[in-house]
Amino acid sequence: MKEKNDIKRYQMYIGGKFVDSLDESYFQSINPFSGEVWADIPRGGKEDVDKAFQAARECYESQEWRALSPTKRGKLLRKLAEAIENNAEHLAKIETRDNGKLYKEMLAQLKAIPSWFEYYAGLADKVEGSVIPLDRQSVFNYTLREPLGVIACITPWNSPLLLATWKVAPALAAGNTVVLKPSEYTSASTLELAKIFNEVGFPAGTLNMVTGYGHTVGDVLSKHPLANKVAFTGGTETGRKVATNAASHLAGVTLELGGKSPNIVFADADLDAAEAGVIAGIFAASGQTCIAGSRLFIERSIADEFLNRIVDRAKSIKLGDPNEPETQMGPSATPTQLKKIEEYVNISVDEGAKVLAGGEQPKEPALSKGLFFYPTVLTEVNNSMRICQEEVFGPVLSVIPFDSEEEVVKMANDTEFGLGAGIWTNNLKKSHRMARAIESGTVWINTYRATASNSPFGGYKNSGLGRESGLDAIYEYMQTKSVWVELSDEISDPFSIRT
Ligand code: TXE
Repeated sequence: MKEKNDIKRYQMYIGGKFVDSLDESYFQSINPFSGEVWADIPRGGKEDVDKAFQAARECYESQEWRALSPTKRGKLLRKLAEAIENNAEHLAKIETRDNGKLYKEMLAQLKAIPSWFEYYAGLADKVEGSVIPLDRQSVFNYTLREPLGVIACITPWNSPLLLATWKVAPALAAGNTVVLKPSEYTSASTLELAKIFNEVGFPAGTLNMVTGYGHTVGDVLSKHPLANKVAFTGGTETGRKVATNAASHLAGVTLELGGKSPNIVFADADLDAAEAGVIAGIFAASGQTCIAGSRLFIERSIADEFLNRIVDRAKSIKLGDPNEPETQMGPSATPTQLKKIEEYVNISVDEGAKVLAGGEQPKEPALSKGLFFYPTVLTEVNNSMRICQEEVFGPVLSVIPFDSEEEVVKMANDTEFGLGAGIWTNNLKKSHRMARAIESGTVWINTYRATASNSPFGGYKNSGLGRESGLDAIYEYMQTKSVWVELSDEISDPFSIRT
């Protein structure tokens, strides 16, 4: 990495080498709290992507890669986990500088990331084929679980390294090689990871990183004929384009997309716990998470009381420098995102919503350079309004009272999304009835916003395809081969199918 006028200049990572883009052009990374440009990121193009895929493919076919048994791959992944752990603070600082999320949130993510690499390191040599008990006993039929080849990974700006890890760890454990493109807004931490990865001892070309814009580099990546699968996290519209690109050369996809997750509070819930869960669901990370609990449904008998709690809490949230430990909400990550939040609040007001908290950008001089929006609570909304149907990806909570379990299930499921849902109740039977009735990939009962390396995560409906984390995810990066071995000396009729 070169440094120029205090602005860090990064390089891409292709075939085990740190390189500029072929035309040596750059774009800038901006700190969303201070508004300052702090890094130059290589602006890759088609030829850079080609180079990265060639390096990944050559590595995949190399003796060096083939000689790495699953157990040895696991050992290297464990080494990588340790190296990330040792660099957690450094990487978290870079992420906060790039996306404006709280340092304590990014540090917690960085400290959790090694557990994904460790989990898949352990799993690498535990994925087994099977022996099939065919009717024809003279045949020995068994299956092999094999890697797919080269995996193209595309990640967003909200949790750059965590979401890259969810793809890279199972993909490498399964024996694939990878080309990774981070978001143009937050490429630095991924390129910092390249330096750490480079020291671990994987063969050159195992993991390649190209940077650039989505509509150019991302588009080429997902269309690339050498991509055997595309793993993507981002918005639903972009996800559709990526899936279409992948389909053009029949590559598989894993898509982790948007959400409009319901948080449902019943009158019999522990309201202190529910309050903390609802606040975490929508205001943590300034609402910039795919699992944001952006629709709050409250049982009518406690609706006023619980809403007052949420409004008071929202108004007391401390906005500020994401690096300060007392700050509770940082800025939005990008100007586009801030504009989107403002537009959605205006649309909701035009459609009849009432703003009980926030609803605008702060005017305090201390926050004037950052992309801040006040924590916002909206009432007088109904579930068919755009604010309840479309993903805002900001600190905006819509509140709707309900009268019955049946009614709330219907409203909760009435969106195109199905990523997460929170249910707050002390009634055991009701909680499990609700867990079954809600159409979403994750249901949290009396908790929210929890994930783990060994628990599958993904979306129902338009929130995605496939699963990340857990056992499910390693199979997303493998294919099954069926091997038939005739053990008898019998010569069979060539004109009739063998069964
Ligand atoms: O995401 P994009 P953006 C949602 C959220 C947000 C909206 C837009 O609602 O407001 O998406 O955010 C790459 N071919 N989420 O514009 O476009 C891009 O470079 C291939 C939800 O930032 O989805 C980046 O690396 N790739 C979400 C990645 O896609 C393309 C996280 C994500 O960018 C591409 C982020 C193209 N044509 C946003 N266009 C979540 N699920 O957590 C862009 N990209």
